[in-house]
Amino acid sequence: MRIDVVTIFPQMFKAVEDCGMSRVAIERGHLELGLWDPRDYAEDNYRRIDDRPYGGGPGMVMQAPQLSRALRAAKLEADGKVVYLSPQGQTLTQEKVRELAGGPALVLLTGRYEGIDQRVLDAEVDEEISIGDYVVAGGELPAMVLIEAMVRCLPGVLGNNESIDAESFSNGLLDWPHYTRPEEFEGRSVPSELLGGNHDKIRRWRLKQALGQTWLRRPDLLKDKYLSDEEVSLLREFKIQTSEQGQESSQ
Ligand code: 9D3
Repeated sequence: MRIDVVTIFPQMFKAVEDCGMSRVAIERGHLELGLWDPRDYAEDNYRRIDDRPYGGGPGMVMQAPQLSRALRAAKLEADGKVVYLSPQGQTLTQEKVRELAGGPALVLLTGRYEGIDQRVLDAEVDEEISIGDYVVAGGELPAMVLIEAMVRCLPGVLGNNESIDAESFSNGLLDWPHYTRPEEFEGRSVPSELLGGNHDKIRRWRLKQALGQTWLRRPDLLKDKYLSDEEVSLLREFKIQTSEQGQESSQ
């Protein structure tokens, strides 16, 4: 897919281009990244893109003409949905990530300061997305969060093992705990269930841990989730074991 980002900090996206899974996705042609700097569309020698808010008050607002010229240039290259990263947006979910990653192109609009002149948003933006209820200084890191999440969803980017995993199991549950060598570390050993090579035993231990950790830490995720007979009985075992451990440590 092609992603174009309108940003006054295109350098920040070096992280996407140079690191990790997104870099590999670009190298292999799964992802094409375009960057558009509104300052390149300013008309004064200072390349100014912000001004004081009408009505007064603190901070600055990004100006419509420069922003919309940059955005229209991006749209000529990639005719995708325009998403504005903003604290006023709908909170990003994995479902939304999958939906947006399904298209051939996307234009991400990022703001700084107090925000962008509303007239650009009214005329050009299809969707507004937030990454959660906390405040960061601008839309760039949120855009990178969205890009990284989408890249994982692109066909051919994850190895087969990982993607099968992601489809079938972690579906609505937290991960199980992971261990690797050495077998003992500072007096802590690896759960014996993982050592024997009994694959059904391993599968049941992991499923039990995933169900149990979800029950402990994120009971909200289990509220509307259908559990198979096996899952119900594994979770029941986990709860019993957990309460026995509590008994032991208080003796
Ligand atoms: C006083 C009102 N503030 C809005 C909550 C001002 C304000 C804070 C932060 C205006 C812009 C910003 C910059 N943030 C983003 O652009 C942003 C963001 C975020 O702060 N949190 C979660 N998701 C996102 S997406 C874009």
